Amino acid sequence: MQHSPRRRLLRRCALVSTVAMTVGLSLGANGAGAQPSTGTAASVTAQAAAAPELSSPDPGVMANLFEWNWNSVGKECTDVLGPAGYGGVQVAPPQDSLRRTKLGDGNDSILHPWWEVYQPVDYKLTSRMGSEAEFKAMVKTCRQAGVKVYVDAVINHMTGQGDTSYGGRTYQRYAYSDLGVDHNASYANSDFHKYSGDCTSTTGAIDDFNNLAQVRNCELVGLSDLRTDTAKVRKTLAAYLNKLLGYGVSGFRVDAAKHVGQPDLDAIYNRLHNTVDGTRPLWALEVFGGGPGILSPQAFTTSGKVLGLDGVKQIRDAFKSYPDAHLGSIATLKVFGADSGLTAGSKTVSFVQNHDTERNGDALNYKDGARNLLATQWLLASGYGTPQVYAAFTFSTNDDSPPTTADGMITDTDCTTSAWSCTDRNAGVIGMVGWHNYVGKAKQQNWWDDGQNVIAFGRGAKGWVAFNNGPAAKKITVQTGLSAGTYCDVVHGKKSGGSCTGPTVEVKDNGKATLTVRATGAVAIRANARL
Ligand code: ARE
Ligand code: CA
Repeated sequence: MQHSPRRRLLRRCALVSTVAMTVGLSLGANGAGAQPSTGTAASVTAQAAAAPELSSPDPGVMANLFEWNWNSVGKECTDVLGPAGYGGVQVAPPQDSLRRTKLGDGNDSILHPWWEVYQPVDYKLTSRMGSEAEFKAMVKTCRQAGVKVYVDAVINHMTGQGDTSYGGRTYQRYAYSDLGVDHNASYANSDFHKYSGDCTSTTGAIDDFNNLAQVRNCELVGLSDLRTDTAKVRKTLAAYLNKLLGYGVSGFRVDAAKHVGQPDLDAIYNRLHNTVDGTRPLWALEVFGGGPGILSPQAFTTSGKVLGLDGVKQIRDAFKSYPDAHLGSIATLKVFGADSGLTAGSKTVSFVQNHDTERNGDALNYKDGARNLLATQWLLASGYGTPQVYAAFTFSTNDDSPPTTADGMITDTDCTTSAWSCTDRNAGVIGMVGWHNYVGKAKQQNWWDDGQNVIAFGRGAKGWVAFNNGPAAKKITVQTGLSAGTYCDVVHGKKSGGSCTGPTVEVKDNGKATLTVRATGAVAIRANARL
């Protein structure tokens, strides 16, 4: 648990009773630090003392390769993400899911919408992204490239429709046999809230997203809601996640976490093994803002990190605001993060968009072109949260499928076609991934703005950056905080030997620089890219 009362208790036990430490207590292969404690003081002590780390490590910059098939993810790890310095990759839900065989009602015209993967059928890993063997190979390949893999975990529910899966299963709602984990566990009627009578809405659906019992126990968009409050369901879900950890996965984006609720999330997390690196898994909770009190993203930060879903709206509004100009005012970003009302950076996975918000109007998306790239580069410079770079397929309607074979299997990502938007590969974004890694936790300083759409700031004496979100190039003279010299602009070039493959920036003896920032463009320099 990142900071759960149980973990704190374990740590305290370890501190006060080291005397009770006994030799010869063996720990599970995956590290028993995560197991709920039922044993003696001595075993509690041993567990806590043996846990190499009590919280999950910072994943670094993650690429969110939404619905890339496993072979393409592996290739991207080797060819792009590892060399560029990405620390992790988030992948789409890998469990077996609904595979529609007919259209739904009304104006439904897409047989295999992207959202099929959010309707689990079992926990074998035959999905539209590939086979279980391909998934395992991808994790191995990515890890070899220095990129850890984070999985989108759908644990709140099973399907809401259909009767056939990508794994070739036929099923009925509320009855899923042979889940593929934990001695072939299965779910029956009694494992769903609908049958236990726990849902308090008359329709069985979540009619009121501010009603605690409905949010947890009723059906989110008609999806069969698991009784995550029972030991059996928790054990089965933990078995699924532990299987993934055993394959080398480093943590989870928890889908619909608001609908699982803190007590059940904590109980499941406490059953999780350590990662193969001996650390606690990342637990990044999907909680849309807007809910009151215990349903708010802030209230979930005691259970894990949360997704920065309110942040995406502030980023959108800063970079692209009202008509007519649609230019926004990025000078507003002088204050961003906890100080602008968001969850603390240390508790947040930040991004410019994800697969929901790129469609629902909350966020900028690839259709914003250079402005979207600029916002992504700004996020990497800002130091807020654990930043993700989103890269996925393009779409014209909200339900569009990624490119597939006729039976719905996603085909290899081809970044040279307009079917995919590979933001993770953009040279300026990659330049800022390196910049982000280099400046680390250095404090923001020397903020400058023109009151409108041009901003500049440094991160300690390590790096300095400027962004122009306006329609015209702008010449600025600013304090960089860096020592005198000629620097390579790492947004447009790379330092190679004693020269830069792109433009350079001259910093004077007094730390000041005079330069022109292109329209919808950025400039970034860093101490170790001085020529
Ligand atoms: C599909 C069809 C439905 C059908 C259903 C079941 O579209 O018509 O009833 O299947 O047959 C995704 C898609 C859904 C899709 C679903 C299952 O977006 O359209 O349904 O997969 O295939 C709330 C939740 C939040 C959730 C959003 C969508 O709190 O957790 O709704 N987000 C996650 C994922 C989604 C995914 C699911 C959950 C389900 O990221 O991609 O759905 O696994 C306010 C509230 C929020 C609420 C938000 C809705 O802000 O405060 O709580 O979010 O409105 O916009
Ligand atoms: Ca639920």
